Amino acid sequence: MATRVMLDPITRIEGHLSIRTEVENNHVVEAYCSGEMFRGFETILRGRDPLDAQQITQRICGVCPVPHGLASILAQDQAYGITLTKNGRLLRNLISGANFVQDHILHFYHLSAVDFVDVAAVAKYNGNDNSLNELKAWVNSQLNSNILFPAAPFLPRYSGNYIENDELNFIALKHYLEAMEVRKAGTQMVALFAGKIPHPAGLIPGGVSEKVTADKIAAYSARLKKLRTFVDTAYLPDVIEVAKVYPEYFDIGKGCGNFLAYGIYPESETDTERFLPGGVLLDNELHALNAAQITEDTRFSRFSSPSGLNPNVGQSAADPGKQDAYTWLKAPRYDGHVVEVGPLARMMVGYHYEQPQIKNIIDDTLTKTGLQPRHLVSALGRHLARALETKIIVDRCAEWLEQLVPEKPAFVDFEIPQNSHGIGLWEAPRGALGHWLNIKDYKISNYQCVVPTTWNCSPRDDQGKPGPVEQALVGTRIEDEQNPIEAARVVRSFDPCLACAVH
Ligand code: NFE
Ligand code: MG
Repeated sequence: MATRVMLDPITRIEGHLSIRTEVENNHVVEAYCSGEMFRGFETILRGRDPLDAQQITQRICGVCPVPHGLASILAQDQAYGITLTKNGRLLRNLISGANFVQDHILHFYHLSAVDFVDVAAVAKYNGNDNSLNELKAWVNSQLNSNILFPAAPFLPRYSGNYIENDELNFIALKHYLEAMEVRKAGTQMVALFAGKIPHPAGLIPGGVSEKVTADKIAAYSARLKKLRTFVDTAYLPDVIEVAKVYPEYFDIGKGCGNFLAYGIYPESETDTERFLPGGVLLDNELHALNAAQITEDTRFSRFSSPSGLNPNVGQSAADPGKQDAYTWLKAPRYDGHVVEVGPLARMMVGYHYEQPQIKNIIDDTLTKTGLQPRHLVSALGRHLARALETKIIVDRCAEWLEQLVPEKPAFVDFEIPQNSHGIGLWEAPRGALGHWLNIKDYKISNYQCVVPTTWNCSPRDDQGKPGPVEQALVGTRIEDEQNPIEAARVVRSFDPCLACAVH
């Protein structure tokens, strides 16, 4: 007989995710992902000035406003017939690059690593590192106090097999603290070229409103150096050291095995080639992306809108009491296929595309670690892919920075046509992000977002096929049903953001 094991709410993700699993003989046999909130951004956008779109859609999320802003202005560029200037393209790449790097560091250290690293070990620390001694004093003072949740966000936590090597725990915790400073530098880099963070005002159709000056380049460069050092000396080595303790997680959390990426970082003003390429990988075969093949099913979603619509004609009519519906996410599908999006998808697509930086770093990592390519498609494979992607992007940012031309414009003027449409296919840190814009009589007549976590945490589709996270959980061994830490590790490997997913 199956037992119901709930992960509700799942902490250390963004937004409200509830997962119901059915467990038999200590193994997950079924999983259901529920997004617990309706937000209605697509409804709010209807009838507004198209120039409101990049500002309003950024409010979908406090973690990833930057990619929403970029997807929105990309859709508008297309609708207005804009070709960017070189500076405009490069600034957008640099803004997004800094955002990706700090976001991936956030995910590993502050959201996921404490599923593995034993924070409580800091009580045993006897060295003379100031930051670790401060953390130790804080944790001890919390544990000896009467407050309800002492030492949050570290405790309470599921009990489980945390890292027992205290040296490794201490190093990871020290980097946990350092990562906050490094992320600060990353967000400053976004603000330098996008105006502010969160919800930058400088992301506009036609380019970016900030000017390229030698001072700004120098300020960005100094912070980039900090990020590159941290990625090389902390993030990448830590992911590999943690992975060595948990080799079984290279066989856990596989998922659907199909991948989709729109690609990101145009390498020319015509956007004919992107540094991280787009494509769809179905049964290990790479296909060119065709946006017409994207649909959203609604059979199990709390929407009365018709099922199977392409987002260009998508609808989002809320139906809170709908029979059999168990989530506020639709179920996006590519030509009917369940596909995973995110860093692993970008690395898998890029590897098959033989993008040189991706191919080299993956081959090199497989050789050094003794892993097989199949191991990448797993819970730990997602962490590794995210770290490798970070390295590729942070290094490329240094080259884009050198290509900027100070005092040359980063913006072209434009006019909004009376009627038009555009699609902004971009990548957010968590995966493929699309905004579909339709304009009628100078106003937004329809606006649809299909967001990374909507793909990954999607419910069953009209055919009853479970979404990527639902599939990834099946087969996971749960040692203790009161502490489903193994399932939580699988879910967090996707870096879900439910605030985005329900938009
Ligand atoms: Ni709210 Fe987001 C990213 C987007 S995820 S974090 O990355 O778009 O669905
Ligand atoms: Mg949507």
